[in-house]
Amino acid sequence: MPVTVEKEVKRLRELLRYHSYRYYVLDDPDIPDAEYDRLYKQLLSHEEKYPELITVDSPTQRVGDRPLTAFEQIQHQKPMLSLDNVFSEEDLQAFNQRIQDRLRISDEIEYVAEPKLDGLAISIRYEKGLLIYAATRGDGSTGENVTQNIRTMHSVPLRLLGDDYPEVLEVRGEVFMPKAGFARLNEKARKNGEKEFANPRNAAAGSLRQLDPGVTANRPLSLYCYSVGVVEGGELANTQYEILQQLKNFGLPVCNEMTPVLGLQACLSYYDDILKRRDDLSYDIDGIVYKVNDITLQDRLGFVARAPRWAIAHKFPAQEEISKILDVDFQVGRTGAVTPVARLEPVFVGGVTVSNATLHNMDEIRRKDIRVGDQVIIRRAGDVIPEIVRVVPGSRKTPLPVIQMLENCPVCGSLIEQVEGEAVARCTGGLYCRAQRAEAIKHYASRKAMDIDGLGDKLVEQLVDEGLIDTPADLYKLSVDALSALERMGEKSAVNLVNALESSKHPALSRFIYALGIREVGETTAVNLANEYKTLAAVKNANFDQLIEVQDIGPIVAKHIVHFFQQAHNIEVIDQLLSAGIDVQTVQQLVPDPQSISEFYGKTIVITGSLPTMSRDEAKQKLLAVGAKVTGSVSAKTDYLLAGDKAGSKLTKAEKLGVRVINESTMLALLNTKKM
Ligand code: I6G
Repeated sequence: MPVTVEKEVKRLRELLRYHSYRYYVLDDPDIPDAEYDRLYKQLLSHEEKYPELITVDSPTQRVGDRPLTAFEQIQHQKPMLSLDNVFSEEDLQAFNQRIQDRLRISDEIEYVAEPKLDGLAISIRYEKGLLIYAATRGDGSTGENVTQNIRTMHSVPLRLLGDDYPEVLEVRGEVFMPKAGFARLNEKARKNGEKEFANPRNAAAGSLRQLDPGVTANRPLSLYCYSVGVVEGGELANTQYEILQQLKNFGLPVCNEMTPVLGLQACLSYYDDILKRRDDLSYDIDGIVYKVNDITLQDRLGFVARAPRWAIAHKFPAQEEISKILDVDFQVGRTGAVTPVARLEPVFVGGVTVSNATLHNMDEIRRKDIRVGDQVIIRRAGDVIPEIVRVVPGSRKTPLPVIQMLENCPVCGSLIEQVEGEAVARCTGGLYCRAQRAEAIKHYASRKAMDIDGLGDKLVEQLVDEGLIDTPADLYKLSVDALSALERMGEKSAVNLVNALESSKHPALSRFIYALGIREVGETTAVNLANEYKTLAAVKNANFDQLIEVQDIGPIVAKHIVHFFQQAHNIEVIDQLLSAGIDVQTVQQLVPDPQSISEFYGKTIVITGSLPTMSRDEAKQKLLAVGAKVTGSVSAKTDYLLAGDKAGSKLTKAEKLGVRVINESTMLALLNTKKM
């Protein structure tokens, strides 16, 4: 084998180690992943050609090929300790006081603070810089040999960087699974119908205790080092903080939230700060660890039983607790979604007393097999709505009835429907349902619907809350006097609103249909319905078979439309609107002579960029009015791209596909030109 290959292999390994360090330890990669992969493949190809060059610390040798039959036991040369806990400020103060008393120091003590990760403690032994073995904490004296699995973790160096590390160095730290990796892992398990992990801690433990390192290699595990065990043949610094900096320089990952703090108050501020940011961290934590920074002082303080006197874990309030489901109610949201909510025996969790938890939907209840009377684990993380994680295994002593969805809305009595393939059940009450009123009225007044100027979301809520309106029809009964009596409403605004309501009374049929808020009926569908049926009465009377013949209307939308007009209360609201003076404009019959039809009739058009004299929405309305179909993305089926300024990727795609590109003035000219 040529000497140059040997040199090249060495160079590639050092380069790969350096880039792994930048990526996993410094969190600051300086080459793209693809370049790393290229270097890795080069090394692999040399090693395949010259297997005698393979070394145990080569970056290609992370995953061993032999599954184990059992884990060996490893006796820790220096025991792995545990930490005492405190749960309150007073207890932390007492801890600090004990240290000052024992050391006879009245000055503030310097600590090193860092988050306490929710993972698995590990000890990794390096000799002459080479990873020799890794063991779990076990009972503190003897743990399990998980070397094969630890080697698969890219954040764990197989060889330390530099050359000033002690001859023997045992590092201790926490193996954990970041939240994002945990979510991905469980998502995959769900899709494959496999059992999910209850939390990232269990997932980390389960992943590390795999006999087949090939499985561990595919699990997103990380490591943070927080202290050292055996150190021989070399010395480390004399403060906790500097030691961790040294570990980092050896290529070992250290939590970047770790920092020195001076005195009790600084410890408490650090605790508050991390508690606030807990949900934003990429990993689960359950408290803060404070350690006396000065190693000489640590030595003077010593240990009690298996815990150091110089360190403490200040725990956060538990995010999970056990409670009992007393009942399940159904709540109707503003969009009609009917959500099951569990009423619980009150329990203190995540720092507050919780007596309700969302059950999301019936699929969730079935999946977790939750029943009234069950003992359940409640989770409240940060400000997130409390949820039920699972039923406490083995806690159901007698059979309990399965929870069923209601047939009728608990607010308005309308039927509840659940579209096939959708998780959410909905009240069909629409405009009639009190729970949905405000949202329905906001939609009715919105720009693309009835476009009522001056009737914003806040004002609609205020009007509904004060009981002034129940349905959109009530809007037209509002007087200037009643409006000006509202808080934050001047007389001028009241007059303007009454005028705006008056001038909204002659909507195009398509706008009116859209304004009704029929599920899945957007503007385009509303235009297609208007063009097809011409009058409101005809739309109301259309049956399912007729509706699915209309452009862009499939069976689901057709079902929603039929259902909407079958509800007596929806017809009532429409009648009230008509009695209030709404005069829906009938669509003029298109002249059947094809020669008089606009060039855009039946064509598919995409609009992009900013147009010189009108908004994209105005252009869309003009095109829809002449029977064009306006869609969002360019494809081979697109007939025209109407492009304004800063058209971007849609223009590039249209040009590539040979789609005809027009500007606003061409569109206006073509709108006025009849097809020949
Ligand atoms: O379980 C632990 C978590 C974090 C620790 C620990 C730690 O430091 C940040 N430090 C020690 C010394 C021990 N357990 C024993």
